[in-house]
Amino acid sequence: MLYPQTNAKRQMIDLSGFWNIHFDPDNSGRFGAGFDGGEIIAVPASWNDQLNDRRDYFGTAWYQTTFSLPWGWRGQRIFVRFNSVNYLADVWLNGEQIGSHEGGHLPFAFDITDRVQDEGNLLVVRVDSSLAPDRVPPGNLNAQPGASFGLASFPDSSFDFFPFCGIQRPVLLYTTPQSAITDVTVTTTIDGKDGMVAVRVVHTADAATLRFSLQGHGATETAESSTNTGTLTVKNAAFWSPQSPNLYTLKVELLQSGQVIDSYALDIGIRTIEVDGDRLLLNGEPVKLLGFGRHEDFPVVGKGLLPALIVKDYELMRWIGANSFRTTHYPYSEQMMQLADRLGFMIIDETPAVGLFFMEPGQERRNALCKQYIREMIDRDKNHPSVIMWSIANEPHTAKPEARQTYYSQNYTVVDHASREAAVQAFREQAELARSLDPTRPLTLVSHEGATEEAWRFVDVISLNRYLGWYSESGRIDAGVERLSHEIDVVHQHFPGPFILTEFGTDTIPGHHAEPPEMFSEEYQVEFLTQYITMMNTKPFVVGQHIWNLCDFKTSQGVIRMGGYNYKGVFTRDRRPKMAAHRVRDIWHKETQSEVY
Ligand code: GCB
Repeated sequence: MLYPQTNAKRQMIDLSGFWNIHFDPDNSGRFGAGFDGGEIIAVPASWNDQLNDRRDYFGTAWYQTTFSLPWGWRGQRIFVRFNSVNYLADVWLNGEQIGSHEGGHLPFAFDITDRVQDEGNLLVVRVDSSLAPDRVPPGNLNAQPGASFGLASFPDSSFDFFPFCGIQRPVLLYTTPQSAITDVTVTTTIDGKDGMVAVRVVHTADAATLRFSLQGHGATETAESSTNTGTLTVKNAAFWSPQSPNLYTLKVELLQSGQVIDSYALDIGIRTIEVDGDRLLLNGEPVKLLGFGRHEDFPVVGKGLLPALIVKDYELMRWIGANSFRTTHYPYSEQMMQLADRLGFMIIDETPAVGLFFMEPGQERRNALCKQYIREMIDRDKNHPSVIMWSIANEPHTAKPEARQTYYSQNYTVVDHASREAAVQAFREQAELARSLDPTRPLTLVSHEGATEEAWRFVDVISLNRYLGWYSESGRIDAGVERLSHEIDVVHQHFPGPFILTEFGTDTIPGHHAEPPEMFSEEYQVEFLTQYITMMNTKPFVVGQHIWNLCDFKTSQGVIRMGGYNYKGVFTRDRRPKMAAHRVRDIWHKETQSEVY
């Protein structure tokens, strides 16, 4: 899905600003034709922290705004695009329903050419944010009074971050020509010093030809094609890598009778990524991922797009010596991905499939949603050189049903012994789907099951989350690290190939100190991260270490989440370093011999 742009053939405006919101707790309203009054709400931003009494509101809310069509747009095709609405959106324009979309964190657009007026357009969005077992990610699993499991918490989600909701990324209005380029797929290969850029285009024009041109680093390659594909060869190409995030601008033009009728430009990077035995190779050279899991999370805006925060987080990651992150636990904003291309970060791009379980109710729905998210994520992010891997799930509960039955309350009937088989079947299909959509990037699945994780059979890179010395071996870092070191070797024997420890960390209250180190103190985090990293560095097949988390973040309230926060950040929620940030900075900069930034 192409990001809208303004050029000689296309235009875009942003409908961000102050909209109106009307909460509908009984879910009984019919406000597609609009409502009177309501409260003022900023778009994009979650509603939870904007309005005093709506932090814990997880129901239906209606948004509305008005707009006029910009001068000169008539005659073009006109679309409205939502970059992310969490969770379920139904959209009306001038009283008519124009479509709906399930799932936060991924964009969707509707063609409104035949419905949009020159003036006084009323755009209404119904957002249903309720948490339910048959949604992805799931929620309300412990709904039965008294039921509880580890993270049993309020609000009741199957994941450990606050389920912020609303219109969280920009809403855009844009045009394309009547006959237009609708998709571009770029794949790059390397031959010695040269780069090959293969482009595949989807368009809606009859009898059209395509012109491709590539600019940057001295290159001015062009190619014409009467089919939907083309290849450009760049002699002595400047390849993309974290050290040198070289980008070229690819321009695709659609021509009819010699006239350019549409054009679309995108920044691309020439690079390859592959798994070779136990190694992960970028441009044929082994790479090691140093970085974090993170969250889109900040006071007041919740999960709302905040460009300054994106810049700040990249500053922090560069300062500390990171070269990588995982989009835990949902695809991040398109702006975050665009900057990663420019700044040279290697991203594991993850779908919103966090905390999945494989029992009734809702198994079939969740499966279908997971596939939808894989399609939408790959469609959105396939052209980013920074995206080097797809993650199809985080910590699915793939263990035997007996073991998990108690976790999910007595509310739901467990499908007889179907859980593990259902999980295996689901991930077999999802991995096949991801590979068919993008054969060029390795796949991973992030598990907490360890060597019993059967779904790892379907992926190329083994990703494990572990907190030994924290949730178990509490207070005993040495014991935790020793056990983990052994476990990693066992996992590697069962599942050879590159291994990433995708999460490890400790909750750390800034300013809390203890010598000798004690849980929750800054010293404990320093010691824990140091020992983990030292241990991993002895194992050549460990190609990645992602600390949990870059920053402290908001989550549901529960006994293990003081004040409703997860304190595993090496930076605080307002982006100040804890002691561990300085230690990790020393280790990582030494390791990469990079200049201290
Ligand atoms: C995990 C989850 C992550 C949690 C983390 C924790 O394994 O993947 O979402 O926040 O543990 O802090 O417990």
